[in-house]
Amino acid sequence: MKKVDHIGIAVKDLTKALPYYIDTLGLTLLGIEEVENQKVKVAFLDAGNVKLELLEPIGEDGAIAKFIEKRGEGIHHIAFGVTDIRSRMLELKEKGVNLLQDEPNLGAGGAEVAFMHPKSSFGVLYELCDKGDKENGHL
Ligand code: CMX
Repeated sequence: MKKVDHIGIAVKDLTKALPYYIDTLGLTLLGIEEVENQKVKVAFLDAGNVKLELLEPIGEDGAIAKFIEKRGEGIHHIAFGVTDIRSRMLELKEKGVNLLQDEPNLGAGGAEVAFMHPKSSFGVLYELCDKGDKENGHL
């Protein structure tokens, strides 16, 4: 793992949070999309060497809705940019990391993503994010 692609931040309402990031902090909005299988609406912001992913829950039973209910708004995960995600997952599994899925899911921007359980990563939810040749896409 050589670079952090983005930091995921759970927010209750994108329309309330975005003006803070864009107008107050001066970050550039890269795009907004819904990721239905994760039950979130996300906004990516350019923060220079890393992106910020604001995550608003869709409905009440997704991971982000549950996180906000339990822990409030705030930093939710850190995503490493990787290539060949299946090999990375296999390597991590062999090292005893508890991955939350056997196969990658489809994430924002068409990336393949997989998560490591925070209990096996010292309290941090880490994501592997493989954009393949989509690295230069809108996100
Ligand atoms: N960071 C750190 N710890 C977290 C956490 C997070 N984001 N989310 C949950 N935890 C902690 C919980 O507080 C709990 O700790 P305690 O046992 O000390 O209370 C522990 O992890 C296990 O929690 P749980 O209640 O058993 O499990 P949850 O139902 O809360 O699920 C998790 C947690 C990580 C397994 C689940 O959120 C998940 O599968 N996440 C992966 C998918 C995801 O996060 N999708 C949203 C992002 C999508 C995107 O980026 O596009």
